[in-house]
Amino acid sequence: MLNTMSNLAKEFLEISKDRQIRLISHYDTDGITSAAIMTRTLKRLDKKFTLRIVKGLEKNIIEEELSRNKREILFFVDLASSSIDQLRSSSEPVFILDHHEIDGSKINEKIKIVNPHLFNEEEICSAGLSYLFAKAISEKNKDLANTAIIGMVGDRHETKLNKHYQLIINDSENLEIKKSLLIFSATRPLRKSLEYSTSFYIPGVTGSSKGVQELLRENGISGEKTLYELTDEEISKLITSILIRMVAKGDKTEILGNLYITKFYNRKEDVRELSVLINACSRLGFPEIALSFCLQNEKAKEQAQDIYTQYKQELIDALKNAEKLEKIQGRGFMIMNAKDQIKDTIIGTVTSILSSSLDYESGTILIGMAYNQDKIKVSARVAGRDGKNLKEVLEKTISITQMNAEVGGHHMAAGCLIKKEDEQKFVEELRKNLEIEVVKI
Ligand SMILES: [Mn+2]
Repeated sequence: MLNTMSNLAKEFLEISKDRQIRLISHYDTDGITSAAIMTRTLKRLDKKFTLRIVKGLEKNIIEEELSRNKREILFFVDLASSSIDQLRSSSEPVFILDHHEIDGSKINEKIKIVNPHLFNEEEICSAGLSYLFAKAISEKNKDLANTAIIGMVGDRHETKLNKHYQLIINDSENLEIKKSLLIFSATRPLRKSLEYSTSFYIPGVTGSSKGVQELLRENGISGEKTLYELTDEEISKLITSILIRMVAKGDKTEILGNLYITKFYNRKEDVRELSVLINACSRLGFPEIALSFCLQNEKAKEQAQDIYTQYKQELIDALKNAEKLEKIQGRGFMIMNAKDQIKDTIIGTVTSILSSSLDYESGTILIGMAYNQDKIKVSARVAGRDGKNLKEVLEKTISITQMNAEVGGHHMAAGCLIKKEDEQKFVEELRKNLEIEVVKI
């Protein structure tokens, strides 16, 4: 794969001589950090380029892009692998760095792509691929390794530290990895990070400053200390107290993991928090601020932090609402139709947090639904580490009900947008499907 990457970089330099570039990326953390790495790389090459960040690569978007200026070179990052059918008709070369599922047989000579699936290689996120591309262009781009690490954490690949990631970690300056509790931010006072920590939900503590005080007092830990500053003994005490509150089911792995600490804006930051902040800004409708934040623009930093603060509050409120909401509980699944009680922009995050709350047995399928004007956003997550293919579950439901909706995602996390008028039909059919799925095992 590395060889192909270096050839792709050479081809790119050759083809892009005197031509403008059109960069198109995805709006999640991996996509934004990929775009940031590419932006820096292209600027350093003195290339003219424009950038577009999209939620998804719908057919009409590709049509639009293909019919723009022919002299312009299309360059996709963190998407396009499932759109080869449409892109192969381009008369000009199309560059793609992506890690989503792909049918390699469709690739023709116009498609210049690196996707780890084509090499039977271990997983690597798009920010990682963009970094490898940047490094193949010039060793001077090695300072972008930290940005790639943010993308890696954004796509939750930090637990699969394979050889690609080891290489990027080795290239990163100022990166520190430390085993700890997965509470973020690890670099802010505990009284705040515990209250707002949503990497998992601690009953009585998450969202409650009083609960946080109690937790810290019983362990004799100052709320002004950061997680990063705690001694091993203090951390282990804290873990025990948290597990007790989480109706521990013996699964400690979910709350423990590696902390990634990096220097960003000249301050030690928790990479997990940077990743969530970028994601929040982008999903709430400010992808350009998220990108400028990655490019270390001081003004964007303030704006991004304001958006993030507001997002954290909304998330805490949504989690409180989720606790109260009526749910359809079945064997091995739960459907929560939040209607207008939770915003569609955060229903996915809420469902993710619930899936790691230890209230659900490993393998349980969680479905969150929230209104989005005349549509409904559906998010599927699975508790624990393995389970059924969620993308298939949603696709099956949609095909049976003959709805017209595209399902995005993969095994462990999937989602779709359905029409509000299909609400009842969808819930009924989904429930039936999930009951069958459970019988199968
Ligand atoms: Mn990605």
